Amino acid sequence: MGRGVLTQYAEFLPLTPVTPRITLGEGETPLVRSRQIERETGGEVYFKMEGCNPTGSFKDRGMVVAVAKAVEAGSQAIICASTGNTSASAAAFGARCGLRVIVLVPQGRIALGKLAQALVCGAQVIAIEGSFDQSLEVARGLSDRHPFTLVNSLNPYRLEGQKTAAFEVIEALGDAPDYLFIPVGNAGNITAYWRGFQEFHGREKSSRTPRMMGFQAEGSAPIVRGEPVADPHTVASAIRIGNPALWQGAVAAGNESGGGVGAVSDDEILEAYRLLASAEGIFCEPASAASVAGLLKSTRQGLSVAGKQIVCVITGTGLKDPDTAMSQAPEPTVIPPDLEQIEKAIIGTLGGSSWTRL
Ligand code: AN7
Repeated sequence: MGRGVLTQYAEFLPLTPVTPRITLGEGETPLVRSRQIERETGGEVYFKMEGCNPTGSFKDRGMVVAVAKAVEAGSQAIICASTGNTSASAAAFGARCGLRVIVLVPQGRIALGKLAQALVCGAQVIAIEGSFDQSLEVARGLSDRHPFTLVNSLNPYRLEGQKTAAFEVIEALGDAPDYLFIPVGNAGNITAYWRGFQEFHGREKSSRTPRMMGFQAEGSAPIVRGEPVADPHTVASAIRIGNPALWQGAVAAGNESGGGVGAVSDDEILEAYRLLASAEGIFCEPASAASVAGLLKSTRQGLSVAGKQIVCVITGTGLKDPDTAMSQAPEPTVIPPDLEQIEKAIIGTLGGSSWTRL
């Protein structure tokens, strides 16, 4: 346990003997069986808990490879644009390796926890008065003009690391599942999972590949609409992306696997977000809930998954985005430290034995 992606999956990664085997304990995340959501869908549903990675999102799997290769190449600075999680991960691995880290984020549009992570880890955070897509354009330009290694998913090492999550799903289930539901933003992760499933296909334990079911937020759904979205909007800030860098990868994953890319509304995302937390005990960030929202929507629209194995990728922890969490939950009850008043609030009546009424 805790060996990290570079050591555990060395034979599947583009490593050399001198690639530094850095790790923060990323990878080897749990696959947790659903209790409630599978009752509604009729399938055998699992959650791939990528929020359990060291910085709280799946980005660590790819970032550890990208940063190790940057160090190997003698780079002293890394740069990325980010809706938040990539910057948190780059800041952490960059700090670990003594690199300068520059992150460009759309101003006011990334979740508080992610911003805090990048700042505390010592990254230079530049808030761009514009969108993620504009930030990425600038980051690419800067990496062309300066010796800064770009660690967005355009960096091929990122996808190489991220594909290892597919290996773990196969390991845990004993074969690939029938379906993989996954949120889509810049489309790196769906591209990486598809690569991972294909690489393991035909080997021991993998007799099939899953249908890849990607989900964008309705207000940020360029792949579904077939054209870039100039002003993307959604409560799921992580996937508020109007022109995905790995667009073709997502389309290919959908087509080649017999799946596709669909869209879910913010209401559907928030319904899944609350349901995951209240019925499964899984507190994820809104973007992550898009995978489960996609599953619920698909089955409600008639997709029959009875007896099928389904994996929903829970890409990041809910602690990243306290503002959305608080907006979706009731205020706590405020009471003085008085037993009877508190009892009344809990049980609804003063004194007596009211437990039977609960
Ligand atoms: C929690 O951090 O794009 O389709 O800059 O943070 O591979 O982009 C984050 C994306 C899903 C979408 N879930 O993955 C960034 C960034 C969470 C995310 C996605 C993101 P991709």
